[in-house]
Amino acid sequence: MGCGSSTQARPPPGEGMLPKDAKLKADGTLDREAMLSFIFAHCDDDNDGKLSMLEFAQLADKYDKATVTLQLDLFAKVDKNADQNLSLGEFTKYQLESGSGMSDKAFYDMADKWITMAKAIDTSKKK
Ligand SMILES: [Ca+2]
Ligand SMILES: [Ca+2]
Repeated sequence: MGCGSSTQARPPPGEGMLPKDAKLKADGTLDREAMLSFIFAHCDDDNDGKLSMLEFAQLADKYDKATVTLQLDLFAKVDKNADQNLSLGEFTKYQLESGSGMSDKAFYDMADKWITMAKAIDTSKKK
């Protein structure tokens, strides 16, 4: 559509620079857990404190079969106790581990994208 390109108004951020609104911990690094719980809350559309497969699937890049299948594979990996729901603890722990090799900037960009995706979809609304 081309109407979502608000980035051109801002100067490009320097390498490794986080946006001003990024939450930082006392040591100046990105507060990844805060971002993850924010994502979790936005995905948890029925507010039961857990992510169902459907709620988790909001974080799939695309809704083609291959991507959703990958996302559901990931769901099974994150769901350590196999109760078909992701707790905040399961979600946070997995994402922190899988993102441990990422820079704060890369992690922020990924998390920011997820927040946007989770906000865009409300699985509790029947269409
Ligand atoms: Ca839920
Ligand atoms: Ca679980």
